[in-house]
Amino acid sequence: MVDKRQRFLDAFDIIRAELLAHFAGENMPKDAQEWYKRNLDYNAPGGKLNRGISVTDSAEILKGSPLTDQEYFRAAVLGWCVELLQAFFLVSDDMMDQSVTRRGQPCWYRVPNVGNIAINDAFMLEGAIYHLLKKYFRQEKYYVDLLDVFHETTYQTEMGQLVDLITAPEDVVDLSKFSLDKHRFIVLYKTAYYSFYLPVALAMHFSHITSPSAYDLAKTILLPLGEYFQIQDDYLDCFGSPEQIGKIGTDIVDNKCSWLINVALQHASPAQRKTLDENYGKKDKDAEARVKVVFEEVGLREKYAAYEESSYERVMGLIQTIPEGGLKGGDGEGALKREVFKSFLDKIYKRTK
Ligand code: DMA
Ligand code: MG
Ligand code: MG
Ligand code: MG
Repeated sequence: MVDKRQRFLDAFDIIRAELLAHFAGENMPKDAQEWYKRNLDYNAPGGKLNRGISVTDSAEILKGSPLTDQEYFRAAVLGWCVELLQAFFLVSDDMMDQSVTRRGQPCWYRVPNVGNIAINDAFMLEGAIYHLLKKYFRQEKYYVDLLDVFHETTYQTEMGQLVDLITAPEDVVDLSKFSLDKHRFIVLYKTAYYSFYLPVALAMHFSHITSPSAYDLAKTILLPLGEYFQIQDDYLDCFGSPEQIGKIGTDIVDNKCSWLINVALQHASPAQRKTLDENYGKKDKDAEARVKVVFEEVGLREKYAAYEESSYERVMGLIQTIPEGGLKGGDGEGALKREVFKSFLDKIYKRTK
């Protein structure tokens, strides 16, 4: 079999051609067609594609045998819709976080001649989702469920981004406003719903699973998995290498309520606390370096390693709550299987990028 990633990328060629053919059909000027192509190519592929590939992987696991080429392509359309949603969020997130690089290249808004046009480009990446869903899934009974889960998880992500941003004001640094509870709320909303629940829920609809309890059960596993994933993201923002993660961390400078600062606050001595108060959230390389020294002193690397182990155990335990043979999904078709979640967990366990 061809490489999984390559097979998924091949589907994107067809999807992109469809989006561009639609553009041409609307008589969009040539330069606009070229702009859109560049937007799609720059922002949609090029990431790890975990979210998108989880849709095709889950659809295959739920079917219990290999997908036909046609089934694969349709599942891949849903996977690419998740990647387009991700692209929409990342283009805007990088503007709001004033990030510099993404996936090893300049953030889209920093590309010459793009600038604030990136705002509309982000909207267009989102718009592409609904064009594709309509084109390929309009006739399905579950079409409205697809629309609903995209709309709902998009809204949840925006709610999370709102809290993330207003908890990190540029001018007033007040670390006493942070807490691990606040952090948990932010990451659930800004990351877990769209990155973990959405891909699996799409595969479940695709597999004609209808029972609400199956979706609820999926959520009880996928939200903690998403929380774990965002804590990895927070850790890598500081301790990952930019070459590996493809982006330069901004959380300390941006005054973010990240997992690292919250754990550091729990263990800091009065002197270390003073250093954090004076240096966190400052647009200054030396201040950032002083915060990192405290992060090292309080042993955040070891605390993270311990967290990662316990989080893996916790999620594995949740997966075991699914009956061995799977949970019946309703309609006499498809059962929710442990392997869907194990496969997703394996994609992120101990990740370094
Ligand atoms: C991730 O937040 C959430 C969304 C919706 C993109 P983040 O700013 O920590 O992401 P990154 O570290 O990739 O900029
Ligand atoms: Mg960001
Ligand atoms: Mg952000
Ligand atoms: Mg981050």
